[in-house]
Amino acid sequence: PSTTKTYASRAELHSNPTAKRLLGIMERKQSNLCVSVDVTTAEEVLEVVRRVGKSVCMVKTHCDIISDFSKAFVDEITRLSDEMDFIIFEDRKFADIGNTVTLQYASGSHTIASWSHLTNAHPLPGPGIISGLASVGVPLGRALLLLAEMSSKDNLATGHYTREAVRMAREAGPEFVVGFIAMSRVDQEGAKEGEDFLVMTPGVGLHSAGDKMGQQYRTPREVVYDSGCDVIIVGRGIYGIKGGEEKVKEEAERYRKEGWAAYEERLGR
Ligand code: 5BU
Repeated sequence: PSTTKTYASRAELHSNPTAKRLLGIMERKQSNLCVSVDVTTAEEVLEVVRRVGKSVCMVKTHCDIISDFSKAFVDEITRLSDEMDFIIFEDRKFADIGNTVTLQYASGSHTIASWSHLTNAHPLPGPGIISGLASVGVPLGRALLLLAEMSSKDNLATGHYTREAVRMAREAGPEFVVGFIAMSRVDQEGAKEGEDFLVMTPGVGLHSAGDKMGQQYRTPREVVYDSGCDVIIVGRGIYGIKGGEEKVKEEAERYRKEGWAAYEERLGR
């Protein structure tokens, strides 16, 4: 199973260039931390990224909350991703028919496929959503995660729905679909020889149990060691910490270390 292998050795099981690059970065930077930068101006996003960039394997964006999203912003975050060595993950959560998501991914004011290495989609509409997104993303070397589970209280992505999400990913093959957003190792049941999925997990925080709108938090160790997930996604726990620039940096390092220690523990090191 994926949980007993190193990130470096798993890179070789992937043909998708983004998945390969991500696993390489994780090993090089000893980081399974993704920071979710949910702030609302381009300059604020870039400031957080400059602070946490060294500690992360990936930066997650919501481009539709940035009031002054522009080509200049894209150029700068792309430059930082090269310089500081991290993947850009636009958490778009596509959820429409194939033809529409193709347009949403390639066009509009955000042209997500042109700059985001990784994005995600709800399996709700069926396999057409994967073929639509793949028609744009594969030629660019992009990758996709399916939302198999969510972190929020009483969400509907459970049981049969989660199993169908995993089945859909297996049927699509590894060229574009490289993993899941999930709270647990959803790919354990029915795993095929030689397959490897990346499980990325939001709802991670050390300071509180949740928020007033249903978010639920677990610790890096619960996510990586107990549940066997691969990447921890942390938002407010890092960018929201009080105490200024240095404090945000320190907090990112703290999550990086906790996430990495849980991974090493899982490998039995
Ligand atoms: P937080 O500040 O760490 O709670 O932010 C979590 C981020 O992860 C935020 O951008 C959400 O949109 C995102 N998220 C989530 O929290 N839960 C989910 O199930 C999914 C995404 Br999918």
